Amino acid sequence: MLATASWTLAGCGYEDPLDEPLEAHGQAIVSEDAGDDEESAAADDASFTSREILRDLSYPMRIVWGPDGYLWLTERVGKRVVRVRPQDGQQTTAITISEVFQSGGQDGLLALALHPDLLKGKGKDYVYVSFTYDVDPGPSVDRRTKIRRYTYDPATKTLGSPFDVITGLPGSDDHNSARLLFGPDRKLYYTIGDQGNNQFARKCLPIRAQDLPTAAEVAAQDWSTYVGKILRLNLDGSIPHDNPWIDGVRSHVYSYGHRNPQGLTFGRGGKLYANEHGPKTDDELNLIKPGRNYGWPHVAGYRDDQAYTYDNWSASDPTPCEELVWNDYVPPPSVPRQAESAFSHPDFKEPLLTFFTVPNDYNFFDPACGFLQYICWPTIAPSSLHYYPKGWHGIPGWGNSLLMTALKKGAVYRVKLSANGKSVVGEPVVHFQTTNRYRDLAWSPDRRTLYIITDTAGNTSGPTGGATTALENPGAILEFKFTGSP
Ligand SMILES: [Ca+2]
Ligand SMILES: [Ca+2]
Ligand SMILES: [Ca+2]
Repeated sequence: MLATASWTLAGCGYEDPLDEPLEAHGQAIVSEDAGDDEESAAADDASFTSREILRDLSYPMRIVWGPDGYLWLTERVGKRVVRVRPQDGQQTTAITISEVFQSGGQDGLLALALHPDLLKGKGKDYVYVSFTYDVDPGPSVDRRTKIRRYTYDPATKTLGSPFDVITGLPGSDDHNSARLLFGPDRKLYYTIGDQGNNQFARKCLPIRAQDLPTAAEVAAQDWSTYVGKILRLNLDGSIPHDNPWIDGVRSHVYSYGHRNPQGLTFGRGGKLYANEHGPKTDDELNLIKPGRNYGWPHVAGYRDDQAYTYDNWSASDPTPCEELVWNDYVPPPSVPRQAESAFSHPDFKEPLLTFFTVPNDYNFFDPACGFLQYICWPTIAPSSLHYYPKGWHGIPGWGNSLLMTALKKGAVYRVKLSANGKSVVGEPVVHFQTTNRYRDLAWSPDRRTLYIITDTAGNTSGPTGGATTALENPGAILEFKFTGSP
C-alpha cells in the first residue's frame, strides 16, 4: 500500500536564516554516507522471527524497556501501568490510576517515561506518566492533562507516592499527542497536539497552535496556549532558565505550530526529531529546534501550495460555523480559505520528509476504502519515533536511522539519516507489515529484538489494500527478533 503517492524528495526554496546552511529536504546527501558499508547489507524482514507475546490489553499506549528486564507499558483505556515479562507475557500491574478520565475518545492514561536512574540505587526510582482528568466536580466534563511522577517500590513491584509535575495542561478527546521523553539534558520533553480542533465535531473550535503564551498567562500558570506545542520542563515542572524566548516570553514552549506530534526522539549529538500527523496529506518528520515555528495550521508539509489550504471553520461568515455541516474535502463558501504561500514567518521550519505530499489534482477518493476513505488518504498516521543508534551491536544496516510506527499501515518505517543527522538518505523502508495499528515500539538492550504494541480496535489498511476493522493482533505486544549475524 505504498503506491498511492510518490515519496517527496523534491527540495523547496525556503531559506533558513536561523539554521546552518540550507540542505535540500530529503535529498540524499550521498557524499556523507558514501563508503558506509552498512548501506548495502541492511537486514530485511526475512532476518527476523515474529510472535505475539500477549493480546487483549486495553489500548496499550506507550511501551519502554525497563532496567528490570521487563517491558513497561501504559494502557490508555485500562488506566494501568503494566510490567510484562517478555519471555512468557506474564503481566504485573504496577498501578491502576482511577483519577484518569477516559471518555471513549483519544483521552485516558497516555505517556510513560522512566527516570534514567530508575533501579540504580540513587534514590530516583521514578516513573513519569501523563493522563487526562476532569476538573469539573459536576456531571459536565472540563478535561485537562497532567504529568505525574510515581516512585517505584521494587519490593512490592508497585508505583506509589504520586507527585504532580505539572497540572492544568490542555486535554481533549482528540489529538492529545502526549509523547513524554527524558532528554540527555535531564529535562522532560512533552508534546501536546492541536486537540483535534477545526474538524469533525470540534470544527468550530479554532486551532491555537500558533498562539503563544503571554507573560501574564505564564505568571498565572494558564497553560491554555500550550496546544500544538512541544514543551520542555524541569523535573519539578518549573520552566528551565534556558528555554527559548519566543515573542518576548519564556515559558515551557520549546517549539510550536504542531498538529499532532506523537513521536519524539533524541538522535546523535542531542538532535531532537519529532513526527506528526498531517491532515489528508503530509504527515511530517521534523528536526526540532528551540523557538522554531513548524507552520500548522497555515502550512501542511512543505510550503508548496499543493493539496492543502487552511480552511478556518471558526471564522465562517456570514453563516455561523455552528450551522455548517462538516465536509472533509470542500468547505462551504462561508469558510475562509488561505493558501500556504499567504503565510510567512521568520522562524518557520519545513519538515525533513513528508508521508506524503501529493499534487493539487490528486484524487482523494479511492473506491477500495469504501466508507473508511481516510485509510486510503496519502498519510500513514505516525504514532511513535525512535532513534536507532549506530554501534557494534544491533541490526546490520539499521544504525543512525529513525524507526516510526504507523497506525494506518500496521508497519514500521525506517528512515536513514545522513551522517550529520540534518537530512534523510534515500527512501524509507517499510518493515513488519501486518493488519494492525502499530502504536509504539521498544527494543531489548542488545537492540536486536523489537517489541511493538498494537491498538485494541480501530481501522487500518487491509492485507491486500483497502480498509478493514478486523485487526490481526488486537491489544497485543508483537516481538520481532533478529536472527542473523550482527
Ligand atoms: Ca465532571
Ligand atoms: Ca509542519
Ligand atoms: Ca504543503
